[in-house]
Amino acid sequence: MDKIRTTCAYCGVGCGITAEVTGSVTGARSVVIRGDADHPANAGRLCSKGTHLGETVGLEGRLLAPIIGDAAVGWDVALDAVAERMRTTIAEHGPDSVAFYVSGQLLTEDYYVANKLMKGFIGSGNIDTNSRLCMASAVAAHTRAFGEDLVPCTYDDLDAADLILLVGSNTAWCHPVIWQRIEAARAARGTRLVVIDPRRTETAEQADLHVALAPDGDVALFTALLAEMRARGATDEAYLADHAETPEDFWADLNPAPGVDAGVFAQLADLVAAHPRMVTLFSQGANQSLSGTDKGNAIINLHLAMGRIGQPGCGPFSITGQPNAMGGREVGGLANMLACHLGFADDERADVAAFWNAPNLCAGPGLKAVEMFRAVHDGRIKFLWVMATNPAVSMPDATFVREALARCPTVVVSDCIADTDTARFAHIRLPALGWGEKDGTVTNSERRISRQRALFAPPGAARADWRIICDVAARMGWGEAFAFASPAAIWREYAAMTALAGRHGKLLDLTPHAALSDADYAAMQPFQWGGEHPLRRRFPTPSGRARLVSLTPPSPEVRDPAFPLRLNTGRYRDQWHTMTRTGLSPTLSTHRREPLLEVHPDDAAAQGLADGGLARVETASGSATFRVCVTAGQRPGDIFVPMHWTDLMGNEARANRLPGQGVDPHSGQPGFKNTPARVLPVSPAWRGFLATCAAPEPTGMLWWSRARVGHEDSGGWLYELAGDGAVDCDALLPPGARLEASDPARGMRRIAVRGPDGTLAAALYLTRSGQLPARDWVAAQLGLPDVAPTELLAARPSTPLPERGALICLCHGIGERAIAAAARAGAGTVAAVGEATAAGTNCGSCRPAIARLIGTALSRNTEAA
Ligand SMILES: Nc1nc2c(c(=O)[nH]1)N[C@H]1C(S)=C(S)[C@@H](COP(=O)(O)OP(=O)(O)OC[C@H]3O[C@@H](n4cnc5c(=O)[nH]c(N)nc54)[C@H](O)[C@@H]3O)O[C@H]1N2
Ligand SMILES: Nc1nc2c(c(=O)[nH]1)N[C@H]1C(S)=C(S)[C@@H](COP(=O)(O)OP(=O)(O)OC[C@H]3O[C@@H](n4cnc5c(=O)[nH]c(N)nc54)[C@H](O)[C@@H]3O)O[C@H]1N2
Ligand code: SF4
Ligand SMILES: [Mo]
Repeated sequence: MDKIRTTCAYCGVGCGITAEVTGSVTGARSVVIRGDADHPANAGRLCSKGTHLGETVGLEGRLLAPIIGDAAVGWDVALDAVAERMRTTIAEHGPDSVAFYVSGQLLTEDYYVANKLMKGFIGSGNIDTNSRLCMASAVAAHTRAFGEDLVPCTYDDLDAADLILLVGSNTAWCHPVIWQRIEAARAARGTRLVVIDPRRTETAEQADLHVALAPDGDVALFTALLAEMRARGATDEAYLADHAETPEDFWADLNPAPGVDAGVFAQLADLVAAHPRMVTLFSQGANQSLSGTDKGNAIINLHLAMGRIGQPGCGPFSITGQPNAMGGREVGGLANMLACHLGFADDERADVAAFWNAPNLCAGPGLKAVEMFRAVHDGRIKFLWVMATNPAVSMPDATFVREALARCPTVVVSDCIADTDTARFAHIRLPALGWGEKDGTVTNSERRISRQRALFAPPGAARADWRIICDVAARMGWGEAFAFASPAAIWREYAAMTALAGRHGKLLDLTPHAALSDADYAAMQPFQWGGEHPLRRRFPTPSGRARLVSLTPPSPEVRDPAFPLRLNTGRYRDQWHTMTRTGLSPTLSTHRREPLLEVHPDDAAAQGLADGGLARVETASGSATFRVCVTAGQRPGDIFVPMHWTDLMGNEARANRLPGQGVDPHSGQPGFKNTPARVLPVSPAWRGFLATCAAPEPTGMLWWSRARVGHEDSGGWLYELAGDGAVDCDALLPPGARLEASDPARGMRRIAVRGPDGTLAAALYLTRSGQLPARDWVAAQLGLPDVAPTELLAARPSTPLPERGALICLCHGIGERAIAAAARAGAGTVAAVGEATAAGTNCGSCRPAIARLIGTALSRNTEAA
């Protein structure tokens, strides 16, 4: 089989992959995935999500035909319906009554035509993207400082830096291959690492210095750091004089109070002063904040003032989340920009209108995501087309967003998955190609453009997003402007259009790639636009100088006694957003099977929360329930929950019932990471778990959540359950022969069900007061024949297996116990544990967890000694 070079489906690191298709019969697709040694982003490395991509290319749950209401229809019917509803909405209510809400998971070519259709032809600015929830603050900060949304760094700078500051980034979990490059740099040149994050994440545990600042303390910290560098004479006055515009009173107005412990601040300042080769990598702890743009500029100010930008090993480095967050920014996916980094000034608009031959170029910016859903809610927007994103889960105050979707006269959803929380509101669902089927380009965090290539034939009737958009445009009467035969044709037009950027003083320039033949496009190698360091001596502002921005830290918050805690949200290592793909992989679901509420021991004691119990989080917007995890990794007063669980994966564990609609005033980005909250214990009358090959949607429960378990083919689901009333076992269990045991005195009940072929179809374990058995062994029996009844009811084998402890290395199946044993026997480093057990030697995503286990094992050894 041929090896096909493509790019990972997930994060903005943009790792290259070589894929060898080993089966492509519909329904049984299989592929061998390896890191592409020749791709500059990863040089062969992959993380757990990339490594296990093959587990998520099956057709389970796919949307394979267009659907109107509940009826599958042909493409002509579906496309006519979309165009007709759009046309009548515009005729009756004007162009601003329609909107597109799109995504950094579209390819550049899809994004380009979506933006062209809305801004150039429908004539409204109402196209915004989930990058509003993700990168908008970094975009605004870049534009304020540099005059253009430009990342001045390259991954190679991480290899060349002597000091790396990570701000609001759980790199080891969310950008694991960048993390591996940082690990390598530390091993090779002793690079120092500082993590600035209120939480002690696995990333923070590995740092030389962890600055556990208060939520949203970043502007104060960075402005104070700049004041301190100036006081120490460490700023680069010559660079500033030649290359920056410094506002009057900039230095006089600098905030001097860092807001963190004085000793920690002194250590940080010493590290920064001592290491001119410094990269500051920032992510959602910076962007997703009501002061997100200011945080970005506080970081950039420090780099400009110290001349630490635009040379090897230096720079303020905003990293992107989604695979094509950057490509979307380039083609104008955000409501407040035109394509090719252009704005809405008259001359820029005129050039865009002329290039597209656009009859109705929009007059100005459209509505940003949060405002857009408000306009849907109050009826200004009457037609909404959602592409490649799941806003019913991922938007803040998602209850409000669901109300808006429910009221909207027309909701069109393009997705590869049939049933998502958002799709449940759609009038028309359009089946899109997914990763491994679609073809086009993505741009990663370091401005490197790579090809995603198709590995499989399109399943069912699914079509590429670009094609669906162009087909609708043609039905609206704009066929000529959307007569693209292929992604290559779109690429050529877009690359040619970047000439406009140059005309308006911007650096984005793909014109050398505008004449690619189809064959050149097919063979395109990864390349970086703007070169390694586009910003050093000249900046794309009218003066050619960068701008320092005067900043005032947010005023100290007044805590509302009704909501005394601060709710932070974010990601798990092995789940991707709303779990529509990673949630199907048993391997990736092993790392965290349930969404956990992380809470400091003092707060747990104060609120009466027990580790492993349930708790309800309440905010001004809503409430949600999670399993409690008591951990000193949280600051007192701060709590954390993951963003991933949806209504399909649980009934009450959806994080975005909680954050409000507040946004950063410059970027419109919501503040997902700092919501006033309170926590209350939940004491259900009974608790239980269900391992099952089917996928019931439990009703009448106080709480449930589920995760994939078992083997890829014969596996099933593991449900955690809790309730107050009677348990309706018949609704949970499939039909079949039942084995049952119960102990009414202890309120214990256990039921196993065998299917017609004798294999284990489901097993349910309930208790009113006692302990529940371990889940792993039961889950592993699903689909197996001949499991002894006594074993099933006891939930363990009669000859006990050696206890493995939690599974740490997914690639090699190594548990906690083996790693701790190796550490106690003298393997004192992650590498030594790898040699002894093989753990951590494949994808490497578990290495921070191994490091923690070594630490614990060694400290136990010391205590024992
Ligand atoms: N495994 C996995 N990887 C992913 C994704 C995924 O879903 N799963 N999604 C991708 C996407 S789209 C994105 S955007 C990235 C996100 O990548 P990250 O930004 O690294 O991820 P998060 O967990 O959202 O948040 C990062 C950290 O910000 C911290 N934080 C919260 N408040 C503050 C604050 O006020 N100041 C500071 N300094 N820090 C704060 C949080 O405690 C958290 O540890 O990940 C990408 N990679
Ligand atoms: N509380 C909280 N909320 C957050 C965040 C947070 O940190 N905390 N982070 C925010 C951030 S940074 C982000 S990026 C968002 C992500 O949030 P979403 O974008 O809503 O999350 P995904 O699950 O990635 O949704 C992508 C959808 O597109 C579908 N899809 C995948 N590929 C394609 C394709 O090629 N074409 C089409 N048409 N569909 C496709 C998938 O099946 C899935 O349904 O969440 C945001 N929400
Ligand atoms: S770091 Fe992991 S998820 Fe991100 S692109 Fe690379 S392999 Fe994919
Ligand atoms: Mo994101």
